[in-house]
Amino acid sequence: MELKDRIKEKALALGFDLAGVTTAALLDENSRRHFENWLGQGCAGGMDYLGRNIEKRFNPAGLLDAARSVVCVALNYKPSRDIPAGAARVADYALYEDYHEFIKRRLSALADFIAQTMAGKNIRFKICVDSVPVAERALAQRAGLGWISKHHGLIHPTLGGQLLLGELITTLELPADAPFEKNLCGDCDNCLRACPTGALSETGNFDGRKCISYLTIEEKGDIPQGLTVKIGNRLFGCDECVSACPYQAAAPVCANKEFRFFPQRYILQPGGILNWTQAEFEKIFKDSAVERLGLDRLKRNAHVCLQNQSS
Ligand code: B12
Ligand code: SF4
Ligand code: SF4
Repeated sequence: MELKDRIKEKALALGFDLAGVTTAALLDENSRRHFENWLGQGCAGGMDYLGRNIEKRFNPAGLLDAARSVVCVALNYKPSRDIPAGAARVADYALYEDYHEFIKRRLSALADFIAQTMAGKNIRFKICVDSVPVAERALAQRAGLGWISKHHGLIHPTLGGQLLLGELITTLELPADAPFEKNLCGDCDNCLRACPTGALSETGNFDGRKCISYLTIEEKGDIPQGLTVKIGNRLFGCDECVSACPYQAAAPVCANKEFRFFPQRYILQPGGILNWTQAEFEKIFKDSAVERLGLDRLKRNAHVCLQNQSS
């Protein structure tokens, strides 16, 4: 078996649902232009960190000297049960343990596997999950994992769009997989119609400032009046566009039993959260993506949910 296939097989054995390889070459000029226009229009809102390290974001070799290849992986996080009505909604990905740590540990094991296989050759690695300045969706598309859809998420034709991404940049030279060239959205516009705030537009633009995910997770101050009512009962993040997708409806549920799921996170009442102590917050959200939000901002969001319940 070719080395690349053994690496991909190992990635699947480590619990990823997809693995593909692309080169560490610069991403195409259009992606960068799209990103800079997006920033220039103010669509990133207060996410100032996105404006830093633009060179690196489109050049994997800027993150690891002499990088040659990128192994891209995806983890399916579609929950196996329906979320009960009435409770405050925590985005599906945050119902699991913190995916950053989960994916990092497995990419580190993949790096160890490659290093052992190539013993004696000085192969170096850089692990990326979410917070590293790298255009993850564009790289995953180039590694053949799926297409960048109208809701801007990467979708795989059978696994759907609830996929968390990670990358292992390496100095090892591997043959690249073919990019996923097709866009299978066609005439569908379910996600655009499902978006409660109009953050997704017909023109293909995405206005982060209107996105509930941005407002509930990234916004540091008060949530602008006028948008609070659109948040409904979403306590943290938003899944509307991804869930409205026909590819998502047909997708299998998360098959990785080691990716710990916390059912107590989907039965929360916003009124109860307003009275939480720090210890109560940590009991429910330790080792989750919500932990970084902090109790104060979670209470801000709970207050909005409560207002919406009573209006
Ligand atoms: C900032 C950020 C956010 C922001 C902004 C989202 C956004 N759409 O940009 C906010 C807080 C709103 C957010 C929300 C969510 N996010 Co987020 N987010 C990121 C982060 C850190 C950077 C994304 C970014 O650079 N955005 C700027 C835009 C312009 O870049 P982009 O969307 O990546 O698009 C690039 C390419 O796709 C391509 N491209 C896209 N469209 C087009 C169109 C044309 C014409 C061209 C030429 C190119 C092109 O060029 C772009 C620049 O490279 C990435 C991790 C990472 N390092 O990449 C995670 C990431 C994108 N988020 C993720 C997730 C899961 C979510 C949520 C579903 C979470 C939730 N349930 O609340 C929502 C989905 C909202 C949505 N519809 O996009 C996953 C997406 C996985 C996937 N399958 O695609 C990522 C990859 C994290 C991860 N490691 O898994 N997120
Ligand atoms: S995450 Fe929610 S608010 Fe953001 S684009 Fe999707 S549907 Fe719209
Ligand atoms: S809902 Fe339709 S338009 Fe939106 S991402 Fe899915 S297939 Fe594409």
